[in-house]
Amino acid sequence: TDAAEKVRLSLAAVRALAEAVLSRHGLSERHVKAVAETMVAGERDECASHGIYRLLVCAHTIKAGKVALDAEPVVHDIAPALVRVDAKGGYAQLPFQMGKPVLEEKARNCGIAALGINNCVHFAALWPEVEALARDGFVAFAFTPSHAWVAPAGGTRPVFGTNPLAFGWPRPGPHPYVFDFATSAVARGEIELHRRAGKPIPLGWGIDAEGNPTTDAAAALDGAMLTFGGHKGSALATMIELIAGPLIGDMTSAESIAYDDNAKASPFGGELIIAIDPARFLGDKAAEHLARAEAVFENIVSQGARLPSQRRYEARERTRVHGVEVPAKLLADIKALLAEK
Ligand code: NDP
Ligand code: PYC
Repeated sequence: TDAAEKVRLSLAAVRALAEAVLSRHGLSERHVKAVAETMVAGERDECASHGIYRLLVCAHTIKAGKVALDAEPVVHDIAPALVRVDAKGGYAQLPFQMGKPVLEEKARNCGIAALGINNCVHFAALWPEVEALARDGFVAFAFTPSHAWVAPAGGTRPVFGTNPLAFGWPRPGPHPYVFDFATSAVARGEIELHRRAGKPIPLGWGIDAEGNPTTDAAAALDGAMLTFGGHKGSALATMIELIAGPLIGDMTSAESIAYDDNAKASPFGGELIIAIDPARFLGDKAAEHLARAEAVFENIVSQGARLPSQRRYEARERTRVHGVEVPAKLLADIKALLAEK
């Protein structure tokens, strides 16, 4: 197949394909729905590194025996403003769905609350979590470590995961303000997509195993990825190791990759999600202050700059009508998973 050849699929077809592959590989029904939904959302918003490409990753993780297929997450209400969900070794999506209403009730009562998801396998983007919370009126943050693939600024050996951080802010109108990015220069999934497409990566994304700058995707995957913004990304990555690792009693990225034991499965560990209720913080002044926040956005867009997630929201409108384009080679590789026993 030509590496550039694309196939158009409706979102319904994407969902059916994702559910069929996940079911075929033995994932329980509740997890199939939750996991497929996040991949459909990735395709719908044209976030290719976390769309149905992840079916290949999930199938590999399942075959490696690194995810509990029928895990029944357990919600632990541990303090007025703290809730933990033990994922019991399963994927993170269902535990988030189960913890979200508890988190929101606590944030409404206390003004701020945190949800720790523990013992989960994480392969996904974080914007679905913070966008859902912001749509419900909360200011939201999410963090997760991954596998130690990323060298600290000034170093050459992987210490950090690609450690994403996501933020959501409720707005009047159709969409909240949301950003979500890795603290590495780019998500590892993006480098994997470059490798699959035989495309070079920009300098600054990674170094080879000898510590030399490289534009070879495979060499960067075998060497070390780099943080964004030098020492600033390095410090943010460290923060995420700490607050979504030891603080919630879960693995660091180094521990996750040691647990992986070269299976090359998805990261295993925790996710920290924080929700703040502006109405509780600000009382009857909430509307007034949230309106002032709108001036910040206006000052950005009025000079031609775009808000993060604007591209996603525009893609969402387009793909709902026209469907999505996926690489033909990716689709063939995914369909081959359906034929596997
Ligand atoms: P990017 O570097 O592409 O940055 C993405 C964010 O920046 C988005 O919010 C995006 O908005 C915004 N953005 C991009 N360009 C602009 C611009 N010109 N002006 C304003 N905003 C802009 O993403 P990454 O490669 O770092 O991460 C991709 C995904 O990978 C994330 O969703 C992340 O959660 C996920 N990930 C998950 C990991 C895990 O362990 N589970 C690990 C690492 C990453 P828009 O979407 O609208 O373009
Ligand atoms: O793309 O870096 C990544 C990633 C790691 C885990 C899930 N996505």
